[in-house]
Amino acid sequence: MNSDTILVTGAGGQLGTELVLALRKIYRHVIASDLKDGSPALSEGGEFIRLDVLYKNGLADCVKRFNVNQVYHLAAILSATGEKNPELAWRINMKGLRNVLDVCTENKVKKLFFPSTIAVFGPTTPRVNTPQYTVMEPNTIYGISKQAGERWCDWYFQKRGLDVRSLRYPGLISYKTKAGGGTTDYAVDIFFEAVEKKKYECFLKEDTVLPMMYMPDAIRGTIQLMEAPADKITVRSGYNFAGCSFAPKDLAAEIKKTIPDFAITYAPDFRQPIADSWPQSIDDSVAQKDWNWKPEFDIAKMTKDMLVNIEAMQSVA
Ligand code: VAH
Repeated sequence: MNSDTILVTGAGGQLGTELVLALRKIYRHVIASDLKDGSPALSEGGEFIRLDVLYKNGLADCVKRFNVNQVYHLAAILSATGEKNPELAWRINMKGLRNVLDVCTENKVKKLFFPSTIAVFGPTTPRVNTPQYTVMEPNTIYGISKQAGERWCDWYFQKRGLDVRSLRYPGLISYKTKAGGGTTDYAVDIFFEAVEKKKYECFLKEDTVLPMMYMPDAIRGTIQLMEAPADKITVRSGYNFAGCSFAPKDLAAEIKKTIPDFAITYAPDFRQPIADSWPQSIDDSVAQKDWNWKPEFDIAKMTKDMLVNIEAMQSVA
């Protein structure tokens, strides 16, 4: 087991919970933290602490007390919630990140992970096979804050020598933790509703193609990036990172192969224009070249795995 001590902020979220569980298989000491109490999975398997990333002194005390060597800073407000609470989103996504960047620099933390997102792209970005370097005019507070975050991360690398690494996550899909506050959340909710009710009302139009990724790929790629030799990392803002792209109608058709009487209806809401401003597919050839990234789950393999596991969870519930 690696002897580094890792701190994960926002550990109670969709990505955080699974990342903590995966990191605890590799690292002896992984401290999960969040603003609110964590799930039993987080506190039973190791250390869990309440932590507010807006309180810099508390963050610094934690890094010193546990002699933290690496930080995965996941605490953030996502796209849909951010549009409803722009001030809160900007404060948490920006002031929270600045506190983490400063505390990591001041305490010589070895490595920092910053989760960026395809939401840094906007309606003027080429939408198909979006390149690593292109026009970026995000029009959500979430996307604007993550684009600014990417620039801050690159500045701290260039000017302070902080080894900060980042991925532009697509929509993440998992069965272990529900998504919360995102525009891509339909791609998680649909599976649970398909198993429980055999029907789902989708808040995006049937042909809304978005970049997505199954959580096992996201976790594996994140750790692979963080474990890569520093001299392989050529991007310090945020790597384009791709899994599989699909629309709600494609996902519904895939679910029907297992649940033939599954029925989907469509009622687009305020999240439709957010989705329409994002890419449909991502060119992640720079990540593939720099640190050998390659996804393992396509829509068919992901759908099968999601349904098998949700049905197993429901059977013991
Ligand atoms: C969201 N799930 O929907 C997040 C993600 C690419 C989307 O960043 O806001």
